Amino acid sequence: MEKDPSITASELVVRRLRQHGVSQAFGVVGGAIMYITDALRRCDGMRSTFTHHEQGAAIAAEAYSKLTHRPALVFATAGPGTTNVITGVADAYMDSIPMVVLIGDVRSTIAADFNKQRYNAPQEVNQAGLMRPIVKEYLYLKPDMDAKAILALVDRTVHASNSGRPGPVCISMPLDVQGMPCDASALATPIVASPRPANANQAALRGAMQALLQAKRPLVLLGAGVRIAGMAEQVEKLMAQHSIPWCVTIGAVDLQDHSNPLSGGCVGPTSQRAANTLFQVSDCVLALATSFDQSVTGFNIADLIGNKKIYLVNVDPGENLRFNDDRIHPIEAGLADFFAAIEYQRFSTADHGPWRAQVQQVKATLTPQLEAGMRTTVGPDFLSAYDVSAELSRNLPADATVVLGISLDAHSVFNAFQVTRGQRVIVSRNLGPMGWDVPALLGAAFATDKPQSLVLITGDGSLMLNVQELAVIAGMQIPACILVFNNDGYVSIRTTQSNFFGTQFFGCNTVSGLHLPALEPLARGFGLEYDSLNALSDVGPLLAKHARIGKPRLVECRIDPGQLREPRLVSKVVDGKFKTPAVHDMTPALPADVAQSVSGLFPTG
Ligand SMILES: Cc1ncc(C[n+]2csc(CCOP(=O)(O)OP(=O)(O)O)c2C)c(N)n1
Repeated sequence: MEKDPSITASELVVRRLRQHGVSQAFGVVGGAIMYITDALRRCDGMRSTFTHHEQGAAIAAEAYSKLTHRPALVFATAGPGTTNVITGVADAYMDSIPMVVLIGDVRSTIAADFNKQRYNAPQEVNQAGLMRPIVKEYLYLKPDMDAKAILALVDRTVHASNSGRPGPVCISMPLDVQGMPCDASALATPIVASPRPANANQAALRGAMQALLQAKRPLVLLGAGVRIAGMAEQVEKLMAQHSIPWCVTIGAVDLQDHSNPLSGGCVGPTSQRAANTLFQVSDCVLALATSFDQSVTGFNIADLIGNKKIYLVNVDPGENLRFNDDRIHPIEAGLADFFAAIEYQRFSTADHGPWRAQVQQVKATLTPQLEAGMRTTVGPDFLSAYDVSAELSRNLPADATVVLGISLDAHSVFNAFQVTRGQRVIVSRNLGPMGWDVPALLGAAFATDKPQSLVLITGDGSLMLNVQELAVIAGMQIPACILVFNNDGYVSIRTTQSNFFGTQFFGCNTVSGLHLPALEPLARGFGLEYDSLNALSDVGPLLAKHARIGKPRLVECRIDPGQLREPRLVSKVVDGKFKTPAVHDMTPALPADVAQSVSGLFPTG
């Protein structure tokens, strides 16, 4: 029984979240959230970390959850606090990340009628209207609710965040409700686990597995949902049991294992040509827990499908609405359902020996070293992003956690960094907001017990969007290593602008109006150690020094501003319409002899 008979509704909610296992909160305090932050202060076992922007808080919570698979709490005040969290919450929604967003709101007695008014009180904005499209559930607590009713709603909301396809949920507490007295004994009500819904179509799941094994060139495609569902080990065993080649999407980039001959690499418009080629030439794809969207298939889905059969196992039926094609078989099921359906079943299998040999041939022919990005000769004062990523992967420990920015930094990792089993690599896989980097590093620091093995690789452009969170990293003395690829602003945008509009750049480098700070005074001003990386051979010694000193550090890498993201899929506008080649047909084109040697892999009939 609780000792204190009456607590505030804020304490009731925060303590219930703690009972649900939420132990990490990120946010910014404010007047319209004051009872909630007071409850956070009092709550045993709940750690609050204060960012300098609510976007940083939401992204930190997202990264924390990507690594722990537990939701973190984001707190934000009414009005600007809530408008500020939106990017991070939208990112979590798209990337299926559980998160509880707890926001303040103006007193319920003076709330505006948004059908007729823009606002009524200061800092009042239509929070439900802004948040509903990017959360799984939006809960507005009212003054006439008692403790039991509030807890029942909170339980349902937290359960929604974590179940099915996970995602963020939002609980809004008007100021009068936040301070309202509630009966603390209601917290003794046990949390009832909701039953797992829906009976998956077991026959369809078995049929998919059977079709895969009977195909000549089967490929399993693993998406981010494999880790989210906690099924990485089972999936790995399944691949080994049937010796089926597999590829990953960028959301599952760290499921790769470069030492495993069945691991075909990472597919996608900015990923590996070898993986995309295997994807293209396979005749049956079993896609497990991936959204199979354009960041996986490229924009030319017709060419990719060709004559192959594609089975999509996804817990979110909405993901499967994308397709209306007989060759694509969507199955609404979670991975637990999939494994339950195929367990103890006997399947007949074709001989995949020749296909496995072809997989080896593709991997041996279309190596990262073949790619223009890897071969670019850089100017005398510069480094190659691809070389830096490759050198990092040779020097980082097997327990490293690598956080990525959204551009050349991530591209160089997708292509040149050889992931070792056990390493984690996290990235914003769908929204791709600049500024994801530093707050994600902050969130990752609370998700690992080895913060000294934390590395962020980001661009000088992306860094600036949430640069303020460096103060938190420095202030908390998080011993992470932040590598900033300084290439005079936005090479990705320079590439787009020159492809479509010639060479007149606009707002993407110093001469076109983008003002960038010097990184050394910036780092030192925030209280970070600073180093400049001038030679590849310095990568190993620098990481060793960093590990020895154990302080937050920013390392400036001068990357050749002319180095592009290569290989990648390039669209063109023809007769006013976008045209994109098939996913394997990446830019720049392969040297003629190499193209000739792989052309034989493509089925002729
Ligand atoms: C919030 C936001 N605004 C704009 C963009 C569009 N955008 C994509 S990449 C990019 C430049 C990123 O620069 P940097 O991080 O330095 O990487 P680089 O392109 O140089 O590799 C921009 C402006 C975006 N992704 N996110």
